[in-house]
Amino acid sequence: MYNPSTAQGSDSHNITVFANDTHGNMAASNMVHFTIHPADIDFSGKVWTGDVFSLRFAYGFRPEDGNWNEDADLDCNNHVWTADVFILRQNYGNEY
Ligand SMILES: [Ca+2]
Repeated sequence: MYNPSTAQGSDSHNITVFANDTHGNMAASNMVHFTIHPADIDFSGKVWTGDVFSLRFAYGFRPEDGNWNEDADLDCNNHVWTADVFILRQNYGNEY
């Protein structure tokens, strides 16, 4: 299971959604593949100064605030704060 607080390095996942209706019919989605790149806030393929600035501009904000940046909320707790800085520090220098 993915834990954003401890994630280091890239992590690949596949997801298929299965659903049953009330008549017992089952359907499945196509498989979706995705890769997580922890702390690459600016999607540049590396964790560098650009990500530090992105986090700095989002620091202290929550979803209801004007400068909210969901990508800077590295621990997914709806608040950009110190814990997100630590995750960025853990991953600084990573290239994906
Ligand atoms: Ca956070």
